Amino acid sequence: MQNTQLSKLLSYTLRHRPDELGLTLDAQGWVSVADLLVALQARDAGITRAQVEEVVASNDKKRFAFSEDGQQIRASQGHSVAVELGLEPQAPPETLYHGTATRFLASIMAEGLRPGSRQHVHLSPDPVTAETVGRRHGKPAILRVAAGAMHAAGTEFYQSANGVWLTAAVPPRYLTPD
Ligand code: HQG
Repeated sequence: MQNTQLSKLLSYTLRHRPDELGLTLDAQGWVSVADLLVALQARDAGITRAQVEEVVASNDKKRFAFSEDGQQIRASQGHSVAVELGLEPQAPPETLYHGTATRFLASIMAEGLRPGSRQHVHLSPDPVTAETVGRRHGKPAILRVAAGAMHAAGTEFYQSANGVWLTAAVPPRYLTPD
């Protein structure tokens, strides 16, 4: 299996459907690397621990992380299964950005940003990253999020291990098309 394909399988397994490989995540989203390897090798006997380590290390968005002792692995964010990532709430920058597709703008400006199937709304630290996120869905549009004002009003923000900012939802009054 190519690294890209293994990365996609890891995302799918560690964020959405561990059960399809017969795995169960713990409450913080971790699974034993040994168990994961056995499950992956049932799919493709050629997958090795070294290849998993290479995919984790070379992943463009640092989507996965090993525990300190190297015995466990989890996705850093993007889960649809309920996990408690154990992130401490943090004060966000004054402005964050959300990349979306132009066709979603009317709905977003009416309802605000909703997490959809994920656990959080994902926000980017800069407009360039947001544009890349938005482009995945179609013609990109960038929204400025008044994160500092939301935080001052009591909303919690978290920053995942790979720098993505997470929050529960963003009401329309904090959004401005960029
Ligand atoms: C949109 C990727 C209509 C929202 C990225 C987005 C990110 C609404 C889509 C991570 C809406 C959900 C997450 C509303 C939100 N009406 N549309 N009220 N509220 N939306 O993929 O943020 O490669 O679940 O704008 O880089 O695009 O997976 O979220 O367009 O970090 O590691 O609903 O996924 O990372 O789409 O992306 P998604 P996202 P990975």
